[in-house]
Amino acid sequence: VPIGAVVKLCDSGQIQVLDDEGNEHWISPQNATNIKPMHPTSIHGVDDMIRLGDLNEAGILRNLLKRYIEHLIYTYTGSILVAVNPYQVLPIYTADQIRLYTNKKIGEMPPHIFAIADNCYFNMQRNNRDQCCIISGESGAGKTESTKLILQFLAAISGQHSWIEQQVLEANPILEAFGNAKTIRNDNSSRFGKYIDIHFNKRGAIEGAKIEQYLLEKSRVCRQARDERNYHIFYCMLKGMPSDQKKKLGLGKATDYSYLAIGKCTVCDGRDDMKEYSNIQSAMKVLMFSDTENWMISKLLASILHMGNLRYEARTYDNLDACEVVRSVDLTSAATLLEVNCKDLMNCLTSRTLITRGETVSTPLSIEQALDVRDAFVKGIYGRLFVWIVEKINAAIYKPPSHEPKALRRSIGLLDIFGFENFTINSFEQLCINFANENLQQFFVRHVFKLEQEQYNLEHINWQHIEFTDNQDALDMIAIKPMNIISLIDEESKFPKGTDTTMLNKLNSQHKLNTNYIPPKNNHETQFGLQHFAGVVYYETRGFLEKNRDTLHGDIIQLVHSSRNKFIKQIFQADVAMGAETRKRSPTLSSQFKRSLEQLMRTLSVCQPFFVRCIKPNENKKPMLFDRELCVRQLRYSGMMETIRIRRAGYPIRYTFVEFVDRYRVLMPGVKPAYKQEDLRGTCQRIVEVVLGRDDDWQMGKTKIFLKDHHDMLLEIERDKAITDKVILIQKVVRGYK
Ligand code: AOV
Ligand code: MG
Repeated sequence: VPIGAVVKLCDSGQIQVLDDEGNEHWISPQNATNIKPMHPTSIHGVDDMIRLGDLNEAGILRNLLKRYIEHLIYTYTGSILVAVNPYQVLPIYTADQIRLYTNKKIGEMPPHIFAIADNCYFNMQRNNRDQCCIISGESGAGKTESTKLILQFLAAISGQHSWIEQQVLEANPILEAFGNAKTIRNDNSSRFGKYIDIHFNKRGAIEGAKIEQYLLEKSRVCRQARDERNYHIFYCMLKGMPSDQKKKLGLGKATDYSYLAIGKCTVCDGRDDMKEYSNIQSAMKVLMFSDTENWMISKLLASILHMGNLRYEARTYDNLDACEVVRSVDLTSAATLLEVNCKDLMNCLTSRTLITRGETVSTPLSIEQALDVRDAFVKGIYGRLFVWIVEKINAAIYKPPSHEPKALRRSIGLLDIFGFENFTINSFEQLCINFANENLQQFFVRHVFKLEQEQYNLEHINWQHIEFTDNQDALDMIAIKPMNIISLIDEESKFPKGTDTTMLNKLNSQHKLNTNYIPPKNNHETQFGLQHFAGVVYYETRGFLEKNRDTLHGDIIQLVHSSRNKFIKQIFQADVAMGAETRKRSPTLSSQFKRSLEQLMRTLSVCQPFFVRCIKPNENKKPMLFDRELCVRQLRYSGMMETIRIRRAGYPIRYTFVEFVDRYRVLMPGVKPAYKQEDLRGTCQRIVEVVLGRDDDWQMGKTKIFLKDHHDMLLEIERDKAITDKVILIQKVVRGYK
């Protein structure tokens, strides 16, 4: 990647330059063939990249870097916000800042996440349409933090410091406690996706909200990679819970539990688990979790930890591999907390009942099978608990539309999912996560490039087509076209004799010729690769089908049914209600996930979208460290170059002639409302010529007028002035009468 530099010295034919990373070089004119003078805009940097003179990677990178060093982490590309993670607390999110950004046009103030939030809000009211904010970027780039900042801003300008606003804000600490964990990429990594839809009443105040969650990574409850942790809540509970309560639950410290110590990392720098615990507790109060419910949750969490510590011993019965649970305090504690018979629990964890031709037989499980059964039970508990918690939060914050007609309620949706991931070993979860990101990228591509250029063509304006990278092919292969990867995995999951190996064979034979598919090098290799928009990821297939099937065997459900613990029965309600047969046929994880993603895409497609692109500046979670290679890779795959190009050439703002005349006729005295106009197009043109000038870069299409972002700002400012003038005039008139 080329680098920017400034000349410091010229001496005896040689020049000394200082590059953007602070390194000095001597260059002689003979080998200076690769050097190009910089455009003036690049020297000082610009806050909107569409004004960048040097539209190349070096220019973009230099601009972001220069700004980053000055703590200017936000930069626009038209109305798309690029946010570089500062990895330090900047004093730019104060109440004063919120006030400064309230009711401003984009571009009036320096780029900021608050400006995006303010515009979302303003657009919602001006256009009377639902808005959404799509926040993307890889793991650790800053999506969740950005989401919280937007929420904070919206709560502040909604204005009344009301109970419901507080409740909406306090949902986050609970969700993060149960759904976030330390990974090697991010100390507070979201292990689920969420879409928060915030509802506003007709006066623009927050009236409620609804949270949709996507596919929590359940496997983390039982297993974590080296240097990673389980979900925050476990560590918080062990650090923060009063000792008398801990005693009742038989709890010790984090290192005592194998489920918490597998990653050899039980503390996380910069996180205070004890303090977090009290935050979580108060948030739960705000969201109306009763003390009983809270205690029930703790009991389940504790039972999970005890089950993780169970030990097994191998046995042989009738030449079959079998095992027994070693009697221990953990076993009795687990049984007590789950309120089931200890013997039933042991049986459930070491044998399985099969019904063949009407006869029930019990077969023993080998140690490996028994461990899988236990882990599946634990994941089942935690996953259902998480879903229950989200429902509980929604019960507090979601207000169904009352008698008022629906049109009076508007919403802003914030999408914050798990970012693109590529670890040394990637499994089924990473496939789902990356599939979701692939969907989001396509949404972006469709909006920014495809629909945009389609419009220009339909409206017959002057337009030079801009090329872009489309990830539709990858998406087709993963989930859209017949025999796609997800459907093959699914089919194999339903097939009783299907194994991870037979699945991989099917993937290979179906897709080996696809350029986005990388088959295993030989018959022994168990992984396949996919070319994602953000890079190649290799997936380890061992365990794929089991994770996708995600079923609990009947004995476990029976055990839950026999429990005297009402809470566990409640979270397993649906499973207990289903018969064994329907349970077997219940949808797989990937098919549920695919369906909820499709639903999400439909929701997003009817909203006006805003995009925030988060960039991770380094892999070390460190402030003031800008890894140019890492950044340029993210800029490349997110299509930032092409985005700047299209935003610079394009017309992101358009109105139908009716809309335009009605909104801006105040700018030209004597213009009648649109419905009284004979020649709407002509009127529109006259207004725009007067306000923006005849030669400026706007265009008249067949049914719409096409404008630049700065035109919109100018028009709005003029309109505000004109309306204020009118108000003053009316006031004068009224006073005159008095
Ligand atoms: P992510 O949501 O994009 O990753 P986060 O929003 O959790 O990433 O950000 C990761 C960390 O970066 C945070 O915990 C903060 O320490 C820091 N950070 C991010 N944005 C800011 C900011 N504006 N100011 C200060 N610090 C910030 V993942 O959830 O892993 O995809 O699945
Ligand atoms: Mg996150």
